[in-house]
Amino acid sequence: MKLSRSLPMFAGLSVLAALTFLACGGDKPQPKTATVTPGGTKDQSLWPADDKSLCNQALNWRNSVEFDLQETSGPGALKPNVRRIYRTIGEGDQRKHIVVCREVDTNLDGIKDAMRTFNDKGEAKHEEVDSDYDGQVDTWINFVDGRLAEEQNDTNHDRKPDVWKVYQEGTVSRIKRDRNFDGKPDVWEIYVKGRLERMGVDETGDERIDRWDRDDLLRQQQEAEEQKKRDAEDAAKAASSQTKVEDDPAAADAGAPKAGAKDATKAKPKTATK
Ligand SMILES: [Ca+2]
Ligand SMILES: [Ca+2]
Ligand SMILES: [Ca+2]
Repeated sequence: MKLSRSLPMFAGLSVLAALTFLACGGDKPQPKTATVTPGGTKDQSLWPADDKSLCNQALNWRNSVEFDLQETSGPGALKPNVRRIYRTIGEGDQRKHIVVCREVDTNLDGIKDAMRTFNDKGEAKHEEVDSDYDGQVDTWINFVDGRLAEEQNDTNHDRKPDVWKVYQEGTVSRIKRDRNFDGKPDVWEIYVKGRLERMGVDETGDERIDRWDRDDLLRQQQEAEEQKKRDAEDAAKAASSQTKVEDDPAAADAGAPKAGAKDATKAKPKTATK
């Protein structure tokens, strides 16, 4: 049975997780959990012959002479775990050999779990990731002009997206969530400069917003949480720098703010210019 995945599909797991390793060439395995993808094994000598190529599901490269391959081994891999698929385009002087898909076995179990396709300009086009290594893609990402535009995530393992994220200028601007997994969104989140501004909730299942949880309340909650985090970090910092400050006379003027410095209240130990 062939699973066809249409490229316009997108959804996803943590964009960051996916992007992080793909952006750096996908060569960084993420030893996340001990989970082994069905069909895979952590014993590299026993890796299966079929690595469940995600690029093949997108391009059907196995059955085409149009493509050629490069297989490389990332850190920790005794056998190749990164595959790049190339195609030659253009005529004469315009002839170019370009990578059209790259896929990685990030947890080194012999099964590919992340792939990204590229357009003729070499820009990222589409990405799919099995973020929890259960053998099912759960993250779909689309790029426009090489920039992150949309991400969809399947969080309940039914292979259907239930979180839809839209990005502008690389920053999240809207998120829809299907919290009861009936395939229809029931929460709408609006972000401004990456911060949640308001949230609409459909309580009756008719895909209409019944209630807007507004700015102020949300912002207060967010800020309270952030403040808590900052306080905890400051306390930890203060505790660890306490000894230094006491021992180091140069730290006596640590609190002197730089001209124009906004936050003069936080005394930072002066560090030697490196
Ligand atoms: Ca894998
Ligand atoms: Ca998965
Ligand atoms: Ca789902």
